[in-house]
Amino acid sequence: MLHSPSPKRALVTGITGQDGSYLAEMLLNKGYEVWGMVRRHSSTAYDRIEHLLEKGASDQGALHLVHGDLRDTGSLLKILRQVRPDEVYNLAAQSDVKVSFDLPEYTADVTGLGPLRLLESLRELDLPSRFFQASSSEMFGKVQETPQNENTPFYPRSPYGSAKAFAYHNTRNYREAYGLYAVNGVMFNHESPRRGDSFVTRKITMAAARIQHGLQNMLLLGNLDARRDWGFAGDYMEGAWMMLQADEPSDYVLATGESHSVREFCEIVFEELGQPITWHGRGLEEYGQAPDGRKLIQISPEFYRPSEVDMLQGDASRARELLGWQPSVSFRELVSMMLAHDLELVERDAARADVA
Ligand code: NDP
Ligand code: GDR
Repeated sequence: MLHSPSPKRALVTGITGQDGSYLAEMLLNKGYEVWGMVRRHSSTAYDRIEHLLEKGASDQGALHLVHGDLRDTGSLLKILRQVRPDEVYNLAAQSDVKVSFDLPEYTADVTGLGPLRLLESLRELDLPSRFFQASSSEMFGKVQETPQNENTPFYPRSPYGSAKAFAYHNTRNYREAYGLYAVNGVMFNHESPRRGDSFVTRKITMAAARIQHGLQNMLLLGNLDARRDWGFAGDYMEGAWMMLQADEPSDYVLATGESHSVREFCEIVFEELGQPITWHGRGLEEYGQAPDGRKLIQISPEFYRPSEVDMLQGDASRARELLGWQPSVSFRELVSMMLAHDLELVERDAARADVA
């Protein structure tokens, strides 16, 4: 009698985050058994993966949640021993750059030491799991060269960037020292309608949707001239999976190759809403005005960072050539997708409030 091969098993840390939800969706559709590590919360609202839990997973794979924390080695050992995953995707982190200046030690613990705890646990248990580390373009920090590729030196500008660089080097070192299949995806900014609302793209699309519906007057922002290479999160998770399917473990940059400023992001959003902005004033006095004279955007020092990463633009040629990876969503499409989602969200909330 023929037996179908048992499904591959993946452990995803950070499954409740933006990337974790896209990755879980994708792996389930590929027939994986997915184990998501979750932290204990006072409420168990897993907004981003609720649709996967409700469906009782997916048509093919199955989703299981287990409690654990990157700060607790015992929990990592226990989960790895229980799950014995073929693939581990380490997406969990204190991922907010601005917050990392307020919580540097905590960020180093979760974002820097967390991956080391996972790697050491894998080694300790002698598991043959393949390991993906969510590394970040924030490691490049102060501009050394543009565009940035796998050989560009790191110059982190935040406790978050430094913690990610520590994790990057450890991932590489565990590969070289112990022969683990451990890789870094050096990912540039990626966004989606599921992006946390403290990040600048989602903050802008949410505020614009609320302004459009008269629920908010103004949007307060920090540095409008910061430039980022913004792509769609789903594409980056496809890249993460591809990295773990390659014959040889290696590190890859994932990026779109295009860079845009926060200012441009705002301009496109308000243009799409039929309220093109004009800019007036300078420095902290600068503001963005609607055609009818209303101030829509104002600068607030609160949103500046002690040190800034001015310009990020990635070169993902290596991933394109060796993995066949390329982004499928353009910058314009990404902005429209996020804005359309937030307009719908605001309209739905307004309709609910009317009924209540
Ligand atoms: P999110 O902030 O949306 O998600 C972070 C996840 O980590 C959440 O599931 C969170 O759980 C979990 N987490 C936080 N602390 C711990 C901890 N101590 N133990 C276990 N889990 C924890 O991040 P993204 O989805 O945007 O990013 C995913 C990964 O990719 C992160 O490592 C990030 O640093 C990295 N990255 C992201 C980029 C981007 O542009 N999005 C670019 C480059 C790298 P909870 O829900 O309980 O808070
Ligand atoms: P980033 O993303 O720091 O690049 O880290 P974020 O969206 O927070 O900032 C991007 C740029 O916008 C400027 N900015 C503002 N940022 C925020 N959050 N809020 C504001 O009001 C504001 N005004 C201007 C920032 O100064 C910055 O230059 C993200 C995270 O997902 C990391 O986890 C990931 O590693 C990197 O992307 C790649």
